[in-house]
Amino acid sequence: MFCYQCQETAKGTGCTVKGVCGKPENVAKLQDLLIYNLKGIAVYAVQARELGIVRPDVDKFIMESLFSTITNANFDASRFVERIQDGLKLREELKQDVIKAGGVIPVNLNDAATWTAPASEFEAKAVLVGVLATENEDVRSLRELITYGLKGIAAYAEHAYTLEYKEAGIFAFIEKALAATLDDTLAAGDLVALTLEAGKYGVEVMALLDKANTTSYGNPELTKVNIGVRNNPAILISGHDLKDLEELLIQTKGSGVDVYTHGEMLPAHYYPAFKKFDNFVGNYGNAWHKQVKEFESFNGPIFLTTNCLVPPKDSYKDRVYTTGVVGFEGVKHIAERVDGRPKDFAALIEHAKTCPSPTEIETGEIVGGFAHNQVIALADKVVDAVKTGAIKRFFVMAGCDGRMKSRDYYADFAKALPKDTVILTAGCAKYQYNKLDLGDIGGIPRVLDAGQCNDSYSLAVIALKLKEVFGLEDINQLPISYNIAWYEQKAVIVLLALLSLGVKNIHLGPTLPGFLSPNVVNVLVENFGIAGISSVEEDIKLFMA
Ligand code: FSO
Ligand code: SF4
Repeated sequence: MFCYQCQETAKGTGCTVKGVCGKPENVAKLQDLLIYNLKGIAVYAVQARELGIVRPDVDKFIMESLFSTITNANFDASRFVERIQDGLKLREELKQDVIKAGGVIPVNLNDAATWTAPASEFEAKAVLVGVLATENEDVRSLRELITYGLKGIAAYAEHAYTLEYKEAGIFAFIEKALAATLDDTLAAGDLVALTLEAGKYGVEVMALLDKANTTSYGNPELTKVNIGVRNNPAILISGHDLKDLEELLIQTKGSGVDVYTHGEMLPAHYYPAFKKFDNFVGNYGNAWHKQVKEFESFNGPIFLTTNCLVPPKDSYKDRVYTTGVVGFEGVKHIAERVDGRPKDFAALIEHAKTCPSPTEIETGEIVGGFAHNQVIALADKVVDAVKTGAIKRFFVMAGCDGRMKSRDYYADFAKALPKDTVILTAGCAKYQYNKLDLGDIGGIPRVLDAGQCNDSYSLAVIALKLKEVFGLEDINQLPISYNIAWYEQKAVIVLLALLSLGVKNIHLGPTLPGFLSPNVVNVLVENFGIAGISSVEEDIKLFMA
């Protein structure tokens, strides 16, 4: 196997025996083959679209399959075997559609569009088509950068899709870009252009998801979230899917079972629609990587709606439930919606009733809900604070948290920032500093949490609004610095989205992606001023200069 798609990749260069994330070799290979399969489907999908053929089932299949290969989403080999088999069937159907519509199938099609094999040969095939099959390291780097960006786009598109928001242009781009990663005639420059185009679609998909979320559940608003526990049996919901949460809250209402959020589900508390559920108690624990301890002490069933799942320990594995693209062998899976009917959480709720209430691990409250609507409502106050010099600088510290000790940098950085600065955050990166008592500036908290990682879009909207209010030409003239932490592929699309909005000088850590070749890093440095991190003291000096 060879995988280097996340920040925790072995030695910063690639996992070759087993994933640091726990992904076994067979799953890694099957994921590679699935991606290859998707590229082959995309070749026909592009041609089909030109002929006016629309296959929503193909769009959905590609979107969900990409999402299922994101770090910490699915570790279940059988699910990937099924997907590849389904994908081969879909590819053939699409080819026939093209032929029926009068399309001519090119003779020299890429192997991705023609190969076929029984399941018993999938792993052997995968060895030939993985990441390292592209020999030129710069082309490989750009192809993977694009593919990981597409995984991020797919994840956000899937959340919007669940709420019935979709855009044909996003699917068309995913398919065009997947097919382009097979095209040996594209030069590095073409791939760089495609990478930036992915960023543009990153902005679009995050805007779409923002619309889906706020139209369905209202605009996030300033909220105090309880981090203690009550004395009832309870379910812990994690991941990013708000529709799953909504249905769970409806079904647990009046059942005597409480619901708590974990990790990236915390921002659900900021939405008005969920506040009416009095069994929606609070947030339990921290970012994804702490789940091994926190799922243990939660005592009740845990429901994973998306990544990040850490391979569960035997001591609590029977309490873990997955749904959607998430999966782990031997873990119970909640079936999809059929004909628009809600998912059935009866088993989860009954299970909860047999469990003790959660063990308290902390008490108090955290404050959040500073998505664009709430911040813009406070715009006068914020603008005044900037004009009077009460706020000297904003720091966008969005992205992910992770296991590495080097991520202490972000907590230390937050603590060391001058008191006249404000942190704008989104994603699970926030857990490094959202429980520090950093105070406020004239009533404006010094950590403004917009929400999940996709709500980084909100931070861009806020920046654009400030640019307008201050009458600036360029977003980079604002007193905003970007110190972003990344872990998995959604963070890749967030980064590309910021680049496409013209944001320069983003610092990325705790390490630069292992999949960026030295030449690709140079392109990012020269054109966008991308940089890594050094020490807290040096970086603060640099940012405040
Ligand atoms: Fe975190 Fe995991 Fe939201 Fe990621 S929970 S690391 S960028 O999946 O998606 O922020
Ligand atoms: Fe390694 Fe990350 Fe790939 Fe897991 S997702 S195998 S940790 S690079």
